[in-house]
Amino acid sequence: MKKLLPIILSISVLIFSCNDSNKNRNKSAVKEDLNSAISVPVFDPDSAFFFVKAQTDFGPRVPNTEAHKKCAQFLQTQLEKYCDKVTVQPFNALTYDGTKINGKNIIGSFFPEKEKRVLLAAHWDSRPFADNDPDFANREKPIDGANDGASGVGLLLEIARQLKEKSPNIGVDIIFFDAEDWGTKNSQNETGDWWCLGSQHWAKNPHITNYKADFGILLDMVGAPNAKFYQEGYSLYYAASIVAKVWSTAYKLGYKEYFLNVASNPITDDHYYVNKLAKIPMINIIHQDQTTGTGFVSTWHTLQDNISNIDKHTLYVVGTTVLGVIYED
Ligand code: AHN
Ligand code: ZN
Repeated sequence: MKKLLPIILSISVLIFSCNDSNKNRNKSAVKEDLNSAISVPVFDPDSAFFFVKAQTDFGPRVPNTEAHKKCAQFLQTQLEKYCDKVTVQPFNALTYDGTKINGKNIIGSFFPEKEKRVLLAAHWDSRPFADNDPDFANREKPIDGANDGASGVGLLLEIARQLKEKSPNIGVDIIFFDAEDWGTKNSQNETGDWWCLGSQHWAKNPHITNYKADFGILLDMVGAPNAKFYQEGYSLYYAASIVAKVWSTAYKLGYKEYFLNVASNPITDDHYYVNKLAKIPMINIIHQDQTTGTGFVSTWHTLQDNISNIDKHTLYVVGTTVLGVIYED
């Protein structure tokens, strides 16, 4: 009886919690089945959120600032905990407004010797000016970039933590690109490649000579509530089969409300240069919104892009999808 009691207790707890909310139980039971069928580790949204907040707690991660320097150290330390190899790639660049910046791409690799590999990326810098803020007085202030930057990086740190727990069959490289977001204030009719300075540098000078990956996934703005991910133009142009693969995984997991089977405008983002210069087919999972006038969420490049507007469920949906892609490969 002494031995049986805990078992009986846990069974009754189970039964009790099943009755509690049958609908939710069924949903998560299906997902658990799917997860265990392909034996995928479970993405922890609380942990991902913690990683997002850890970045915004430094303040805006604008190149040449103390917060930027401190955050670089934090990201390197985290990757060193989880990855087999970490490479920091420093570079210098000139921004459109004549600022000389010191940038750092931060790269964590799992199984660097494996031929078959996937590249996952997000940008870790934040924009030096909230040029889309409704209040003119804020437009020269730097942004926290909780969604625009930190969400993708936080999600990837949680993926790194999971990869350490349960080794994938393929090699994985996680790249945190710097200096994505110092682009021109009027990008409509711009000439020159002013966005994505870190990915441009990396694509011309990969951290490993002859670096190859089968495909890549970029995450940009993956933390807003009720996010919608359309099939972005350059992703379809350069890597349509990868879009199909990722969206199909998302559908199997039940995320069709997030991942829409609809094409959208091409966005000049880090994946564009990885495709064009490094010739690696890379897609962008990016939250677009045609109702706001900017093409992105209303908090985009405003002071409202802070931790209070991050939704753990969106992080969970995207994180679970990316893990699904890695472990089914
Ligand atoms: C353009 O607006 C041309 N590119 C936006 C890329 C970006 C900025 N993603 C996040 N912030
Ligand atoms: Zn931005």
